[in-house]
Amino acid sequence: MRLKVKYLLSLIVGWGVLLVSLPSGYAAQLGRTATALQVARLIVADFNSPGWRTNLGDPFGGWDRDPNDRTQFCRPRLVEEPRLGTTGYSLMLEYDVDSPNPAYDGFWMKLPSIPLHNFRVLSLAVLGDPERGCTKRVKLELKDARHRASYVLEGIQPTWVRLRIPLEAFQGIEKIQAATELVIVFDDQTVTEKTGTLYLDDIAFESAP
Ligand SMILES: [Ca+2]
Ligand SMILES: [Ca+2]
Repeated sequence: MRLKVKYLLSLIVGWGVLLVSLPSGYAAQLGRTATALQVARLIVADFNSPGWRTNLGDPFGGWDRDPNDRTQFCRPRLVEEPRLGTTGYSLMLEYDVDSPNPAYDGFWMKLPSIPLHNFRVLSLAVLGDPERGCTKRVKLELKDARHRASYVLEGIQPTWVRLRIPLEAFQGIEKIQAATELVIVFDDQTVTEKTGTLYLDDIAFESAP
């Protein structure tokens, strides 16, 4: 029960952050759906298995703009602490876009052609490392073979928050019927800290009832 309350609180905190950072149209939409207790969820990745696969069986990993430029990188790891929940792992992303060259790197995760019309929200839990520091802002992308839709995620804090992003908030999402990849981009133009460590857990698509 305590856990449930804790989860609910983090959910409310997540909504709060999102309500602040979104245009009023989305805020109104969220206000309506936030009252619903039953939400169908497709868990894409909870990182609770040691193999580098999502819950849907697909691979994920880090990417660098230029592997020869050692001043910029994104290194993913599965870690037991800190994590969301009492078992398994979270994904730790140690990133660096502090470079004399233009810098961007990040994380990719393959998706099994998820039909986006079945869902309304991308949900994920994030935590910025309180000691190593972390950007408050990253770019998210949903892709298919030919298109890319992007969204600047705000509200990363030094405590776990669940952020729920309406799919309509992704710029260019209307061109993507079935998503085949989710990408996180740290780029030197978007981040608020050029080096840091971000933790991710519980990535899911949700369909509001
Ligand atoms: Ca986990
Ligand atoms: Ca660097």
